[in-house]
Parts: sequence; structure tokens; C-alpha cells
Amino acid sequence: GKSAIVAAITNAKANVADFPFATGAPVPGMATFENVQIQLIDMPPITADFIAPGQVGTYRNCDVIAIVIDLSADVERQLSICLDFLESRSLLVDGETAAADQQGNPLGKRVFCICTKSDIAKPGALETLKQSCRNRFEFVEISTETGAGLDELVSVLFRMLNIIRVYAKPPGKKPDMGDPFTLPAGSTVMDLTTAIHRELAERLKSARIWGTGVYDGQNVQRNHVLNDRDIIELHFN
Ligand SMILES: Nc1nc2c(ncn2[C@@H]2O[C@H](COP(=O)(O)OP(=O)(O)O)[C@@H](O)[C@H]2O)c(=O)[nH]1
Ligand SMILES: [Mg+2]
Repeated sequence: GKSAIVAAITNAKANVADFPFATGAPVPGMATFENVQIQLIDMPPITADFIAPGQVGTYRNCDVIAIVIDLSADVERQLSICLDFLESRSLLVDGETAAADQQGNPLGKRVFCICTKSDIAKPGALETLKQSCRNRFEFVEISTETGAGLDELVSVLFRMLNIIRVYAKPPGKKPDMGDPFTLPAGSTVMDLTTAIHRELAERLKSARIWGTGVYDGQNVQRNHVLNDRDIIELHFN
């Protein structure tokens, strides 16, 4: 049900077919959560004995991996094939043993489970799945046939990305609420300024914020940590 998911929540024409390997190469599409665009990439299947060219590289370069499990088939077998694959390539985040590349960037990805075909699920399939991995992941139950769970899926995708939206505004003007900057959670005023333009960062004089944990228009330091939906007024020298 992977291609059906990409077809249901993005603008891409993913190839949905009733035989495996219909998706031979990665196919990207854009999903929209509120005012944020999220790229979703439809992938060939992970099987015990065949991996398509370019498949591992695509997993390496992404931010989040969604394991798609068909609730109408053998859920434990599907999950174990996927986990074996991800573990063998150090793509799974696992506490302190997390592997890193030569630059020290962690190889492990955030992972969650999309449990699809809820409309024709085997009785108890989701519970079996959760137990078999002791709730190690977040699970989202959906059906592309009925549309159940699709809105929740898009909001889980946004949450899994661990990004914040912030709105920059010039002094005395209103912010453009349709066009946020997206930054990794934990980013500061300085990170935002650098994201707008590297040279601006050196000229930053002060910043005021409307949003979470501050009073309206509060002056903040350049190391102030931003929150999702904050509005920031930047003053430059
Ligand atoms: N009943 C039902 N069938 C589905 C659902 N999602 C996909 N399918 C069917 O399952 C088959 C495989 O779907 P596809 O998305 O191509 O699977 P992929 O190989 O993982 O990309 C197709 O015949 C789809 O119509 C679903 O939520 N419910
Ligand atoms: Mg497919």
C-alpha cells in the first residue's frame, strides 16, 4: 500500500498496482500540512532478497523513514524484514549504540509505522504488530480506500520531522503568515537570521518575539530558542 499512500496525500502520480515491484524506483511527491510542504518519496519494496539500485541512498538522505505494514497480510513477517534491513544498514536509531558516518553525523533515522488497509485488516493485526515490537515505534492506522487516518498521518509526518515554523517580519509591518521559515526544533534567533541570509546575522542588533513563552513583543537575545509559530521582528544595524 505504499504507492497508494503517496497517491492519496501528495500531488504525485504514484503507480498503484495489484502486484509487487510495480514501483521500481523512488518517486517523490509533495504533501501539505497547514502551510508546510513535506516531500514524501514512494519507494520500491524492501524484501528479504532484493534491494533496488539507489534504494539505500534514498533512505540515507531522508529525514524520516515510514515503515508501511499491510494489516491484511502477515504483519510480523513484514516488520521483521524491514527491521532486519534497517538494522543491517545502521538506519535505525537505537539509543547509545547509534552509528555515525565519518563526519560524526548519526546514520540512524527517525522511524515510525504506517499500518494500512485498515478496511480489510485481519482481526487483531495492529495489536499483534504493537506487541511484536513492544511499542518501539509510533503507529498510525490508515486506509487509502476509505480515507481513514489520512489527516492524522500528515500531522504525524510533520511532528516526526521535528521542525518549527517561524514568521519573520520587518519592524512595523505584518508577517506573511502563509510563508513560514522552517527550521530544526531547537533553533535560535541567530539560526533564523543565518537562514534568511548569512551576512544578515552579523548585522543583527535586536529581536522581538510574539509567540510561546514570551510576552507580546518581548525583546530576546540572539541565543533565544524559538518555538513553532513564533513571529519575530528583526532589527539590524
Ligand atoms: N482495501 C485496500 N486496498 C488497498 C489499500 N491501499 C492499497 N490497496 C491495494 O493494494 C494493492 C497494492 O497497493 P500499492 O499502493 O501499489 O502497494 P505498494 O506495492 O506497496 O506500492 C493495490 O491493488 C491497491 O489498490 C487500502 O488502504 N485498502
Ligand atoms: Mg509501489
